[in-house]
Amino acid sequence: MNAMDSVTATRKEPAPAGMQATQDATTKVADEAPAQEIDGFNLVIEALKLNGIDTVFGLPGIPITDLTRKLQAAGVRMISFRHEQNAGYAASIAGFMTQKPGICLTVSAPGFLNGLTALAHATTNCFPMILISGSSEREVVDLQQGDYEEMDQLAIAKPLCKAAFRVLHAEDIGVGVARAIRAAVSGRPGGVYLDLPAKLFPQAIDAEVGRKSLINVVDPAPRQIPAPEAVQRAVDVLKSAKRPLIILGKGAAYAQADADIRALIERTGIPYLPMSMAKGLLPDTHDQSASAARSFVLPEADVVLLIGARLNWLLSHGKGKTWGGKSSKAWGGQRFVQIDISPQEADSNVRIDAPVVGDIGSCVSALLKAIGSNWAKPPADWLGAIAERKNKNVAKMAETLAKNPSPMNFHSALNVVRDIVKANPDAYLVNEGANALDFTRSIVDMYKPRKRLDVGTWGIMGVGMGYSVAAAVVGGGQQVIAVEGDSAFGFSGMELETICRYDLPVCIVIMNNNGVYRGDEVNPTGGKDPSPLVFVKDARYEKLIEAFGGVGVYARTPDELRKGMEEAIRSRRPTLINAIIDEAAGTESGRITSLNPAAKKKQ
Ligand code: ADP
Ligand code: TZD
Ligand code: MG
Repeated sequence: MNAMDSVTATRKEPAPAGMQATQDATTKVADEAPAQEIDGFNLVIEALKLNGIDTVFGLPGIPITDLTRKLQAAGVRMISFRHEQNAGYAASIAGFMTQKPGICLTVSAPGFLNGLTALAHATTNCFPMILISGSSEREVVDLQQGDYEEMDQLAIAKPLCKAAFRVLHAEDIGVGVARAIRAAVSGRPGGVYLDLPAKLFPQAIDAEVGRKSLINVVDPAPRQIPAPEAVQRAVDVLKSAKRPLIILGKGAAYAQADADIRALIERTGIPYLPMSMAKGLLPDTHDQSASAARSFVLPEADVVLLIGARLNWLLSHGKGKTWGGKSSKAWGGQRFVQIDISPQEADSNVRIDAPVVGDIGSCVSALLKAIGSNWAKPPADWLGAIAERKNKNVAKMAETLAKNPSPMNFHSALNVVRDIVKANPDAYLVNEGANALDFTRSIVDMYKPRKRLDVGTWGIMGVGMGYSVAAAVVGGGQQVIAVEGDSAFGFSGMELETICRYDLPVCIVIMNNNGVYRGDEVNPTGGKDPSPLVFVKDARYEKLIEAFGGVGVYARTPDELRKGMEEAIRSRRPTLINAIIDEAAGTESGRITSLNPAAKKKQ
């Protein structure tokens, strides 16, 4: 579209009476010498760049093909995926890692829907992300006249995200992008939908007017200082504890207040439990980590300080037998202090005695100040009892890990991964599956914050390759290791091509036990169809990556697995290791068997 065309296009829109004069004047200038203009494509790109967005994950097609091309031309890294869901997961975890909203860019209706699962996932996990989708012509969509890829995307996105916006005029792009960024990162972070109709992109306006309409968002995630009385109340409750415990959640990891969190834990001497993605916030080998005594400390603790962790299903809702309650829903008697940015989180499951509302950085530093330097360490009998449990369990685990069964089981394979991560503490560890997830979480120690990226709040399968791409792209060039159940891997496996295309240092280890949970189920009718839970036996997953020029390794022993991983890390080449695991080694639903209705019936 040339300058004259775009002037005509903008002139079609009726101008409010007061603006008539200005618009005529602009047109006149354009008639004489084509004015400098900027179109919707470039306004979107400049708005993103102005706010420090340097990477976009997406998949091209009408109406955003040219946007992907122009983003690349403008120096934004455009990572093009094979399925929007994986681009969306990449954006969501990039948001977690960087505190900047991860951007996922898709086409309309089907592409938008493919990205939507990831948007909902981001919202559920409190990760900042913006899903930007092109959309069809509003007038046609609203009359349901059957436009190309017709769908009322804004309405569909709304219940699944924190906020949703649509921009109809080029002049509003700056505001639209600014609002999306603020909504994604301020307060409790989450997913935001930004709807950009096809007609917006070629709209051209005066370049100076356009550029001036863009907003460089000032202080997008303002600090939220906790009230002094809330901090004092928290200190009083903590002071009264005989058996205190701290639980760190992924909100604590997200907040990047690592030094203060460590200082709080070390200065109070309180034992702590990291939730899955908070592993490594302090090294898992830290003296005060109570991970190896989890089932002892939860019911025994009398005061629990939650930092960026919700009392949802992952913590048995803060009650019931896990917490020493007399029945499955009974309160175990603990008193809770909860640090969270959301004022509505407290009391969602049990009574919170001391809610501290604010950002974790400000709250933890206020607590540190309030406790001073003479805090009395927890009673020795509490620490001693934990140490005793811990030592026993660690010794038991060491014994199990030392075994070398044939075929490998989860333990003997993960013993290798454990060593490799210890030797490469800066590597990212992506992890999904059921047994492949639970065993990795408990066996593989993490040493640095925000290195463990996993299935999160939903226990969602399919994040593996999207997360791996994002970690390699925005993670400062560090190695990525993805430990994947064979089922879990299948959800995003085609992104092997993406990993090879961008030549990313990703080493995928598939824990191949021939199926979902196990590979030894049979069809009880004796019919020809296999059980719904099993896959092709001895599937050669390593050959998939060879199709795209990557390195495939078939590993039947811990030695073969170790060699494969070491070589992957040395060469930084995309590598897939097919680790053959005893098909009878896993248990149904991994560690969450109790949530399986079939198991419930049996109880
Ligand atoms: P986990 O699954 O690890 O237990 P959750 O996702 O349940 O963690 O909890 C994360 C919590 O952290 C959420 O309630 C969220 O509101 C909170 N949160 C996220 N970022 C911050 C922050 N910067 N400051 C305070 N709270 C935060
Ligand atoms: N679909 C989605 C999107 N998320 C899910 N969590 C599931 C289905 C159900 N599911 C689990 O919760 S774990 C899992 C499924 C299908 C796969 C387990 O098999 P795996 O791991 O091969 O990945 P293990 O090591 O065999 O247990
Ligand atoms: Mg499996």
